[in-house]
Amino acid sequence: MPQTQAFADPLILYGVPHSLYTGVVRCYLRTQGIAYIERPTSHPDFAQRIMPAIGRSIIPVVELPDGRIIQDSIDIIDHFEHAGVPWSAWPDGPLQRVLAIIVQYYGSQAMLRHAMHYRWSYLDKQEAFLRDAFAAGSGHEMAEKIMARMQSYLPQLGVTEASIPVIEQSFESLLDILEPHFREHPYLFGGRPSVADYGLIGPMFAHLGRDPVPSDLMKRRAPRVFRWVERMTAPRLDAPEFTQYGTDYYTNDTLPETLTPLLAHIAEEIFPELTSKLVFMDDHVNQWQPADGQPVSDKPHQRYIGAIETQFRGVPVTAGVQPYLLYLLRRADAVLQSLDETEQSRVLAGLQRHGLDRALPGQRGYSVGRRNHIEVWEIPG
Ligand SMILES: N[C@@H](CCC(=O)N[C@@H](CS)C(=O)NCC(=O)O)C(=O)O
Repeated sequence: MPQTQAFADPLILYGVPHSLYTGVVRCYLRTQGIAYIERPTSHPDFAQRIMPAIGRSIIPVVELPDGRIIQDSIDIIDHFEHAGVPWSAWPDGPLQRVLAIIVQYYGSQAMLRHAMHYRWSYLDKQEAFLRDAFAAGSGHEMAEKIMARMQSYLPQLGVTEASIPVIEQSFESLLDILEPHFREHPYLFGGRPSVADYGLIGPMFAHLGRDPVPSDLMKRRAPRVFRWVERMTAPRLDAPEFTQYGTDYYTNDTLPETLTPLLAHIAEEIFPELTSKLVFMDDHVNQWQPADGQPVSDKPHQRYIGAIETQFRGVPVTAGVQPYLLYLLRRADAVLQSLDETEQSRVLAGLQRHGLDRALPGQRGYSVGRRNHIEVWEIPG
């Protein structure tokens, strides 16, 4: 295993234990053996130095020993992947890479609905736990405000009385799909975590694997999924159940049969919502004609640019549109564009087999990037 001298000094991770995206970064740092000190947002440095630098109050933020500041779970992982880590999160196969990005999208974006439902719709059953977590991270006074703000996000995430039964059906079916996979494999794509695992662990740790109501369900219904959550949050590769397994990804750009139902589950749930969100963004860009580099919204903390009416598992829902999703999924386009024609056709055929080819945004005449820690429109000149 290659060692990484460059990471000897601890960095500072601004985040809290119950935060979805902080969890992504914490898992990554622990797997790679990168030393860090975690500080909550109530630490004076966050208001004095970090917020002015990143332009809004958001976590996770990493402050490197040389003073550089990185916000966004994707950008933080990118930084360390470029610097060189013991266990790169990118499989070799291009189909594996594209599918890993789609699973990352499902976990880190689409499952916000499941995460927020289980956290806030069962507040009466887990209030002491949540109040303690929010107060520890932000102080008592701020805790009330943040908890109220988080609850106010439910409608734009499509969590309503009508959708709650299908959200719960979705979580239970995900547990049933993942359980047999994690009986045979330590991680989604083989012997070490990939960006797919890092995407899924966000909601599966911070909310669903930790808050009393959903974590109880996870432990009882899917013990191996709970073990994967523990494994992902442990230092290095924590797989005593798989001593003979090795640390590689599946070879020759293949996936095991146990992942087929997961990909079908994702395809069933991300459409038609994702397609409608992309069309909404097309119309938005057409109408407003933003300049290249223009922030996606007027205020840095405003991440939604509007809402669509769509369906989740056949139930009508309203869903807020975050241009950030394009920032994430464009990486799948980039993998495809880096291939020759034969390989492109092979990967596209693989995606079609799983009903996921429409997850790639493709040619739209614009994209979303990040500059100065904020999402911006990218309009080619
Ligand atoms: N795209 C960001 C999302 C980060 C994010 O949404 N963080 C949440 C906490 S888990 C937050 O700071 N929310 C503040 C708010 O919504 O007011 C990332 O991946 O880092």
